[in-house]
Amino acid sequence: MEGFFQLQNASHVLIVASCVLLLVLGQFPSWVSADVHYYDFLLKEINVTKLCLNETILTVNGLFPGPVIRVRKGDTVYVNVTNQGNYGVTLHWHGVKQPGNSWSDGPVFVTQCPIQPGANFTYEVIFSDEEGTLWWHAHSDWTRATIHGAIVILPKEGTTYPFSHPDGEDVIVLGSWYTGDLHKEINEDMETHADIPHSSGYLINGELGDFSNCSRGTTYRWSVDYGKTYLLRIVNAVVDDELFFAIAGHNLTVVGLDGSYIKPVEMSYIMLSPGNTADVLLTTNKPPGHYYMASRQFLTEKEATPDGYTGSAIIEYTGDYNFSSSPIFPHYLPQSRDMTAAVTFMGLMKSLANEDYPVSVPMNITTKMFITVSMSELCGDRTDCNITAGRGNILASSMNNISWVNPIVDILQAYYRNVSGYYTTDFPDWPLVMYNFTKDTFDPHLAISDQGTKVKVLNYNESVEIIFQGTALLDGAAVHPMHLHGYAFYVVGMGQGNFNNETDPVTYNLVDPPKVNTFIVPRNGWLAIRFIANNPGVWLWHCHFERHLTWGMDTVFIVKNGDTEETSLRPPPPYMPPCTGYPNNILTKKWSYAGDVLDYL
Ligand SMILES: *[C@@H]1O[C@H](CO)[C@@H](O)[C@H](O)[C@H]1NC(C)=O
Ligand SMILES: *[C@@H]1O[C@H](CO)[C@@H](O)[C@H](O)[C@H]1NC(C)=O
Ligand SMILES: *[C@@H]1O[C@H](CO)[C@@H](O)[C@H](O)[C@H]1NC(C)=O
Ligand SMILES: *[C@@H]1O[C@H](CO)[C@@H](O)[C@H](O)[C@H]1NC(C)=O
Ligand SMILES: *[C@@H]1O[C@H](CO)[C@@H](O)[C@H](O)[C@H]1NC(C)=O
Ligand SMILES: *[C@@H]1O[C@H](CO)[C@@H](O)[C@H](O)[C@H]1NC(C)=O
Ligand SMILES: *[C@@H]1O[C@H](CO)[C@@H](O)[C@H](O)[C@H]1NC(C)=O
Ligand SMILES: *[C@@H]1O[C@H](CO)[C@@H](O)[C@H](O)[C@H]1NC(C)=O
Ligand SMILES: *[C@@H]1O[C@H](CO)[C@@H](O)[C@H](O)[C@H]1NC(C)=O
Ligand SMILES: *[C@@H]1O[C@H](CO)[C@@H](O)[C@H](O)[C@H]1NC(C)=O
Ligand SMILES: *[C@@H]1O[C@H](CO)[C@@H](O)[C@H](O)[C@H]1NC(C)=O
Ligand SMILES: *[C@@H]1O[C@H](CO)[C@@H](O)[C@H](O)[C@H]1NC(C)=O
Ligand SMILES: [Cu+2]
Repeated sequence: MEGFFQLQNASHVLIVASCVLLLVLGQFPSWVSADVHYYDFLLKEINVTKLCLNETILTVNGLFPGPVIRVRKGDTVYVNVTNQGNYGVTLHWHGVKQPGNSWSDGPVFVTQCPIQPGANFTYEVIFSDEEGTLWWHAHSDWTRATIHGAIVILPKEGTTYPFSHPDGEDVIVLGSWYTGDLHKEINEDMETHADIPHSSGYLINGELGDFSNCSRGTTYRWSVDYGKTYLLRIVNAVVDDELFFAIAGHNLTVVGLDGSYIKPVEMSYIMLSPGNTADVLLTTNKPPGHYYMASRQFLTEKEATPDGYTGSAIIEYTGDYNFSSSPIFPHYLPQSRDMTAAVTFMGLMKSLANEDYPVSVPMNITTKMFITVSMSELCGDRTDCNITAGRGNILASSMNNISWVNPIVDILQAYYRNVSGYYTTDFPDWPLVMYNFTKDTFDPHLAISDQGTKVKVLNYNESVEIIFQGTALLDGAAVHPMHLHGYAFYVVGMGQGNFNNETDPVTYNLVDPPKVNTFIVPRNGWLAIRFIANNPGVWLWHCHFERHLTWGMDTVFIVKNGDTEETSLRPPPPYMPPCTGYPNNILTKKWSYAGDVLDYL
């Protein structure tokens, strides 16, 4: 496979790339103002101390969280990644649509093979209509736990926000901390079919905060002036959990979600799924002092126990006053089981839908899919499966009964080169069997799923509606934050129970639905999304809980080319990391032992 691409010198890469850039941006009226930025990302290990232990983590440029990428709407960024770590890594630009440019999207074995230790690869990240906050993260194994950072997208030069210009801003990256060598552990656990690793705390800008052992000295602190309005750019970079977040004494006005503006919503807390980003206004008009900002797990699995961690940071008003009392805690931060708080918040999100920020919700649906998202089981080596016995023996996740298996050559390359044998195009639009999705059951005929590398092919410009239906198979009902690469989608509906195709569509919001790249399928409920398939290429979609992705709750859209060059997948860059050496690679494995399924859904 490595012979596919000729190596060429770097300046050639850039010249070719800028020509294509002009072509792509030429579609936008003010393309002249687009800038090109260059970043060098060096993947290297650093030593940190957390929870009283010395640990080694892989980072970008020795920073945790990693560097912030700052652009204006419509700019292009080249990120030259050099891997000085010990294993292959890929990077993804979460929420950046990258028109026609799947080559730089990043999910391992979907659009590329890993950048090997010692190698380098330059991503070309093409911004189009995104504005606000997004983020980047590693997209191989669980490496995104420590390899992630924010992307700030300012309005184009000469334009401004749809709200008063803030007096200042800060980036808040919410993360999760894993004790030990996460990369080693996840690979061993997959190999030995053990439970997946669990985090040991929540981070705010890389720090656990005052409520964790040995962490007080390094709690993140942010100084604010009295009487100002600040823009907080909040990223949920947590690996496996959704979070509530609040700031003591202060309400939060959410004005943007996932790189699109929304109608302002004032709340005393917010809930973000892993993958979501929010732009939030904070007015500092409270008695000068110290206030905690805090994060807490939002948990929906029936059998699981809330982890009880509190991530925290401190907002301190500047000025001369009594600082000695301890900061105030946001007592209205919802409890981990507060489903109502989460659903209420998500339900308030609405697009601006005005003249300056119009919506274009697809009305004439040409492709409809109904997708069950489930916990499921697989049969060990596929020979010792005994459905009569009632149990498979490997815990998995699936969509429409298919648990995704990574190929050893990325889908994009196989598709572009027309090489068969690495994937099939029969991902089902509909469940093979209709059943009462929300009923708890261990029925092996429903819970034991199939495995495959099955993709869904869409014609260019297809108007797509997907209804995601959460199931209770294996008593594993939970919310699933579904994320689509290459697109933002409109969330037109959500509800409890089994989707009813007569009464539920009547409740759709086709006027001002939020446009996002990640959104939760409610526990034992459904989510309806719409988008136009106008971005040709190969695009992963998956649950953004890393464990569910690892277990197979993912698949791929191949969106075919339109009639013109601008509506077609671009040719590959001169160099892509080669796909050699993965016949038995751990990265292609997708399962874990299900001896005690209930212990770790
Ligand atoms: C990226 O950086 C490496 C050094 O780590 C260098 O060899 C390579 O030429 C750079 N690539 C580009 C496109 O600038
Ligand atoms: C991290 O700590 C280990 C063990 O103490 C040491 O061998 C290594 O050189 C350190 N690495 C860095 C980057 O400081
Ligand atoms: C962590 O590393 C520091 C500096 O190398 C050392 O002084 C300390 O004893 C180590 N702590 C533990 C718990 O290993
Ligand atoms: C960076 O990668 C290119 C291939 O794209 C290779 O020719 C070059 O030697 C690499 N540079 C370094 C410093 O490894
Ligand atoms: C701090 O460490 C002690 C002793 O190991 C432990 O009992 C306690 O639960 C820890 N507290 C937190 C908040 O992690
Ligand atoms: C904060 O927002 C809530 C709505 O979530 C509202 O009920 C409350 O009055 C607001 N508090 C302040 C101090 O404005
Ligand atoms: C400042 O804090 C100290 C310690 O909590 C307290 O004794 C003192 O009364 C406070 N002063 C004011 C002016 O609030
Ligand atoms: C909807 O699609 C049908 C079939 O392609 C077409 O005839 C009709 O004009 C479309 N309606 C709208 C409003 O676009
Ligand atoms: C499958 O399980 C059933 C029920 O436990 C058992 O009776 C049967 O012998 C098993 N079949 C095989 C092939 O092991
Ligand atoms: C489906 O299962 C749920 C949960 O057990 C139950 O409440 C509901 O009535 C069932 N629906 C049908 C149509 O049987
Ligand atoms: C899922 O696929 C497996 C294997 O082909 C099959 O046995 C099972 O009946 C299917 N279940 C559903 C719900 O379609
Ligand atoms: C609606 O659902 C019913 C019951 O599942 C089914 O028979 C019918 O074909 C569906 N209608 C449409 C338009 O999908
Ligand atoms: Cu999930």
